[in-house]
Amino acid sequence: MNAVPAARATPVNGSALAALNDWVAEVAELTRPDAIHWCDGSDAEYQRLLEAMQADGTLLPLNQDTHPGCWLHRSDPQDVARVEHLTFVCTSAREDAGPNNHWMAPDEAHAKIDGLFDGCMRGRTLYVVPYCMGPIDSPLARCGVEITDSPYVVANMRIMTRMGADALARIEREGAQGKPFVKGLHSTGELDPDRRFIMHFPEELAIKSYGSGYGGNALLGKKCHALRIASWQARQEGWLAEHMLIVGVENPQGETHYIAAAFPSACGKTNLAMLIPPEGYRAKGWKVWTVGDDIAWMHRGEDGRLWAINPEAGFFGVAPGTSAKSNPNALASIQRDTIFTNVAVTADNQPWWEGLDDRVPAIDWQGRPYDPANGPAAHPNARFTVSASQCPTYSPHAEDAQGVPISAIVFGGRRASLVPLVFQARDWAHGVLVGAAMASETTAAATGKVGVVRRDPMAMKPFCGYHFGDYFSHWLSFDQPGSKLPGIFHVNWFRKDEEGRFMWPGFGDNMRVLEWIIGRVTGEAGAVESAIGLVPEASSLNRDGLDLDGQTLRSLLQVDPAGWRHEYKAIAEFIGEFGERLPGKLKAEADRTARALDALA
Ligand code: OXD
Ligand code: MN
Repeated sequence: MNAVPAARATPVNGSALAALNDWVAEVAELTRPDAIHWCDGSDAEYQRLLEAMQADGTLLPLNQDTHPGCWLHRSDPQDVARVEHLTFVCTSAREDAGPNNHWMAPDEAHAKIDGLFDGCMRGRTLYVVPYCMGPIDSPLARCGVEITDSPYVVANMRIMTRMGADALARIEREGAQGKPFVKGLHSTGELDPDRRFIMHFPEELAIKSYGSGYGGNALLGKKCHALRIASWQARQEGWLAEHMLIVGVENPQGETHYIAAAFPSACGKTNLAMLIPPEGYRAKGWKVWTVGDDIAWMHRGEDGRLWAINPEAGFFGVAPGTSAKSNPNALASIQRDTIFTNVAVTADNQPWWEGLDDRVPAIDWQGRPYDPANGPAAHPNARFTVSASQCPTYSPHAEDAQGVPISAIVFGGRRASLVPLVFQARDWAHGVLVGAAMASETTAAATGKVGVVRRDPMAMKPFCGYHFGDYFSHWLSFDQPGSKLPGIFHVNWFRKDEEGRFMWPGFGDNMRVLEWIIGRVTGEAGAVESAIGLVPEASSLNRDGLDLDGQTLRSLLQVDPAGWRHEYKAIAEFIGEFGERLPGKLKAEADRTARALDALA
C-alpha cells in the first residue's frame, strides 16, 4: 500500500464513551442547544420524532390508505441537492486532497465553520446519533456518531444506517480496543446558501456540515462518511470504499454471481440493483437479488477474492423516473413506511413524480397548486428514503458479516454517442484505466448545469476523499500474486440515435448484458478484441424476446476508431492533470490503447 499520513483520530484510550461525552459537551458549549437527546434507535423514539415533525409541519402525512406510514418533507427550495462547490476536503497538505477536491487548510476550515456553528442550536434540540455503517456484527462495518439539530436527519439516519443502542455498544467496545469512530457535526443553520459548507477532515476522521438539510449534505453516514472519509481510511488499511451498487444474479442452476457497478448519481444504480429479468429469463429460473444501490465497501478475502458489504441499511433513491416499467421493485418498496422529499402530490394526497404514471398532480414540490408553467411537479432530484428490508428482492445475503464475493466490476455513465453498450477490460490494470477514464452527462443530483459531459473516474469525482492519482495507485495495488480479482467491464445504456431517442431499451433488458458479463467471468461467453477492450459479437447476446433490430444492436456494439482516437486524446489530457501522482502504469495503459487506435487510422 502507499505511504499516507497517519490518522489523528479520536483518542479513545479508556472509555470511548468518555471521549464521546467530552465531544458532545464541547459541541453543546459551542452550539448552545436547549436540549440534548441521545438516540436509542427504538420504534417508540421514531414515533415520537414523527409526531413532533408532523406537529411543526416538517413532515406532512400522505394518503394513509394507499401509503401507510408515508410522509412528505418539502425542503427549502434553495436546498435541494448536494453542493459540490461548497464541499471541501481539508488535509494538512493541499496535495493530499488532489485537484479533484476543493481544499481548505484544516485550521482555517475549523475556524470558518465553527464561527457558523457558534450558538446555532439555540432554541433547538441537539440529537446525538450513534450509527453503524454495515451489518452490526460485520468486521467490515465502521461506526460513527452524527450530532445534528435536524429531526428530519435523525429520521432519515434511522432508515439509512443501523442507528441507536447497538451502534453505541459497538462504539464502546471498539473504543476499548483503540478503534476510533467517525465524528460528524451537522446543523441546518439558517439554510442560507451563502452560509453553507460541507467540510471533511480525513486525518481527524471528522466531518462538519452547516447550512443544508438535504441528503448527501446532511445524512453524514452516506457520502461524507461511507465515501469521502471511508475512501481515505480504505487506502490506509488496504480496502476500497466505492460509489457502487451490489447486485446478485442467480442462474437456473442456483449459482449466484455478485456484480458491483459504479455509475454517477442518478444514472440508474437503483434500477440495476433491483432489475426484474425479462419473462424468458424468469421462466428459465434466473433471479436477481439486491444487496445495495449506492455504496460498496470491498475487502480482499483470504481466498484472494474481493468481498463486499453494503454499508447502508436503506435506499435514498431518486423518485422521478421510477415507475412500474423502470423499477417495479422500488415502487413496491415505497408503498409504506417511506419518507418522500420534494415530490408532488395528487388530489387524493398520494406521492407523485414525473415518469410515475399519467395522472395529473394537484400540488407541486413547493406546495403550490400544480401549474406546468412553474416547471416539473416533483423536483428532478426528489427522493424517497426507505428501509432496504422493504425491497421484495432484498438479498438473503445482504446482512452477511463477511459480505458477498464479487465476480465482476462494472463502470458506466450516460453517453449519448460513441461508447458501446458493453466492453470488457483486458486485465485489472486496463480496467483501472477504463474506470479512471469514465465520463458521464451531469444530472440533477448535484446543483449545477445538467447534461454536460464530465470525467467522473469510477463515479467518485464528488466522493473521493483524496488525490485521484493516489486513488488510481491504490486500485492498481490490488493486483497481487494470489489475487482472484473480478473482471472489469464498462456499460452504456444511454446511446441515442439521430432523432435523440434511446437506442437500447434498458431496464429489465440490461439482464442480457449482465448474462454476457457473467459468461465472460465463467469463461462461457465469447468476445472479440477491439482497441478499447473485448466486445461481444451481436450473436453472443441473448436476443430472445428482445424488441430491437439486428442493425441497431450491431451499431450499439461497434467501436468507432476515429471517435475513440479523439476520446483517448481527451483521456490523456485528463489523467495528465494528476501530474506526478499519476501512476506510470496507468499512463502506459492509456498510451498503449492510443497506439492501438492510431494503428487503425
Ligand atoms: C446520491 C448521490 O444521493 O449520488 O446517492 O447523489
Ligand atoms: Mn450516489
